[in-house]
Amino acid sequence: MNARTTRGMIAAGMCVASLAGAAAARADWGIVDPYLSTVWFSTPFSPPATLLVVPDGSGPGFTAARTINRQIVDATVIARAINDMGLAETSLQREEWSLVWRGGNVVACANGLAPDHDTLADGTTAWSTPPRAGGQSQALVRPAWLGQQLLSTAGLALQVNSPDLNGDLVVDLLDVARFAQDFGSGVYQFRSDLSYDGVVNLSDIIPMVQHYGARCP
Ligand SMILES: [Ca+2]
Ligand SMILES: [Ca+2]
Repeated sequence: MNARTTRGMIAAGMCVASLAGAAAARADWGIVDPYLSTVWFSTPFSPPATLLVVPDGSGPGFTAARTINRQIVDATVIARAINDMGLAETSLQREEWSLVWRGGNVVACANGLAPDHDTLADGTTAWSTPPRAGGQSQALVRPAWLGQQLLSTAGLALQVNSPDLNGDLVVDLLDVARFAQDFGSGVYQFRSDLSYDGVVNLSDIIPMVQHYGARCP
């Protein structure tokens, strides 16, 4: 084997090692594994809870959701980002996250469903402050990172409804008309049960009046 061949073999070897290093680095760098990452409520309660969402963020936080028996419960959502090496993913920007309901017509203003902060040293982030959103859903909800839902669970039982009944991110006469229709129909409509207790009655008008005119900031 001459010197030239030896140099060629060393160069090829270095190239392979470099590629392997890049692959290992990629696996360990900023990729959230949707099956290893987890999500849970910070506090136990009897689900489902319902959160009133308003486009301008003037509604309650996740810390003040309501159960059917009129209890106020802390439904703060915690997610822990784990990469495919099984390690916590830290410092993922909050704007990269959102929440996705698996049915209904929930809509959000820009970053309106982002968590409170970037992921911490243990890979966790939390949703506790008021979202900026409209529409409604009784389906399960999952966090999503860059649009990829966390798949380690079917989702959390956190329903949402809003004085923005039609989900156009403005609370106006169109929503009042839908509310009036539900109010007079005699058939229970979750979307109009704004003061959530399983009945649509006069107390549900209060959030509609309170947030009338709300829109995205
Ligand atoms: Ca509306
Ligand atoms: Ca009600």
